[in-house]
Amino acid sequence: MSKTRGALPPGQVQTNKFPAIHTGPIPTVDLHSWRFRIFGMVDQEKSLTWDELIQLPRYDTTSDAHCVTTWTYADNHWEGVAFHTVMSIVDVLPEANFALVHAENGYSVSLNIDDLLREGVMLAFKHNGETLSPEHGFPVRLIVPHLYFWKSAKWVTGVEFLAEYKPGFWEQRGYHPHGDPWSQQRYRE
Ligand SMILES: Nc1nc2c(c(=O)[nH]1)N[C@H]1C(S)=C(S)[C@@H](COP(=O)(O)O)O[C@H]1N2
Ligand SMILES: [Mo]
Repeated sequence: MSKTRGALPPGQVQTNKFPAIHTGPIPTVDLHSWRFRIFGMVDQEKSLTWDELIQLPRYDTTSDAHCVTTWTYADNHWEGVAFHTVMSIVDVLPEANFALVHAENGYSVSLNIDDLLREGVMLAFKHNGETLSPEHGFPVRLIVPHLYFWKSAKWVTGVEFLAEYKPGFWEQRGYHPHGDPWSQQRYRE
């Protein structure tokens, strides 16, 4: 159990209702055909099935969600699998410094590997004790509590390891490459 929540970052306003924000429709995901593909700069690609994912050691954390559009929804309890556990299934090549986490409908987020290995970063399938709802990412989403919430991709399908930084969906559209809410890295200069 780790706790990464704290004070309100600058420029954020707390909301009492959990907003559901995404581009495109809410996908319908079948657990039997669901796969989480680990590919790119790894010794050998791996495609995790749903059963394989949920058999990994469990992890949970309580954290706040800071959207770049200034709302913060505090105190979310997430349960799932730590991202470092998922990464330990493969050997990530030493030249890899960055990753793209891919999701349904062409959404993706850019992250450096150090951020993926931070405390609280996980693939979550439960929120506040309940199965993730379709609008919040069923069956599983990424949680990166120390960065703006656009990095917490819903409906994830895989992770691609890369030598160089490659912008994801919002990073291509002017969002900051890193996205630290404490230093208000909202948009690219
Ligand atoms: N697949 C996917 N994940 C996504 C998005 C999206 O459009 N598609 N939007 C991001 C943004 S901008 C935010 S603020 C959060 C919102 O998560 P919520 O709907 O659970 O509040 O999801 C992030 N993850
Ligand atoms: Mo957002």
